[in-house]
Amino acid sequence: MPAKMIPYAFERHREDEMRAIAKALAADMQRRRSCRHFSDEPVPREVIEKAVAIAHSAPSGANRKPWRFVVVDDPDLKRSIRNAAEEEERENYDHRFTPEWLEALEPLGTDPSKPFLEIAPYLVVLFRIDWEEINGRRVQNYYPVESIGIAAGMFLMACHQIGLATLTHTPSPMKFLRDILQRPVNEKPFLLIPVGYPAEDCVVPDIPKKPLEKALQWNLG
Ligand code: IYR
Repeated sequence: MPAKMIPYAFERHREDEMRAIAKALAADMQRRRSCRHFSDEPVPREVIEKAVAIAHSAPSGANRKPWRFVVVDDPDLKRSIRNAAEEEERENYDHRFTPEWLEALEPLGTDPSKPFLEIAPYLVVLFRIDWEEINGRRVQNYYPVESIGIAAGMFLMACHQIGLATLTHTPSPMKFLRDILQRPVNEKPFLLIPVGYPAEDCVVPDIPKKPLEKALQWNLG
């Protein structure tokens, strides 16, 4: 049945305001970096909950919201996740990554050691849900990857705007996350996002960024 249609509560800005907001937001987002050195300083739970609420407002195929955000702050669970992730990453670095892949990672200075998985106050684990059981019926979700990608992006932006650092981490294969976090078979680990404040001595790689002109084309270029 079609839903009842209601007015769109849209807030329009003047053009000069729009320009100023876009400029300030662009400058602020350009400061966002992937963080691999976190402080263990606590962050209020309700702030993380709000960031998840913002992500949960993302559009999704047929409005199904095919995701689950599991927020982990239990030290034992964090330790289990770190141990399992490091085991996979050791295999990745020693055997599974191709020489080209290792070469691409070189500027980042990463290795199989992932202490941030225990140090960051929160590990937010996103699971994608391709199908679910509703009223005893198996229901397909639509565009789950596109949908959860949008939600993940909104979560990263929300955290940054709130004042928190994040990392998009994929210690693949990530099936161990389903086992450790006791999620059902239809929830597939998608992304592991440590969240917190950067450590005081946090450093990030000084790497060139692809210029916007290479990513943005107007019409036929
Ligand atoms: N998951 C590994 C390797 C890694 C892979 C990609 I693609 C990156 O952008 C960064 C790291 C690790 O976290 O060390």
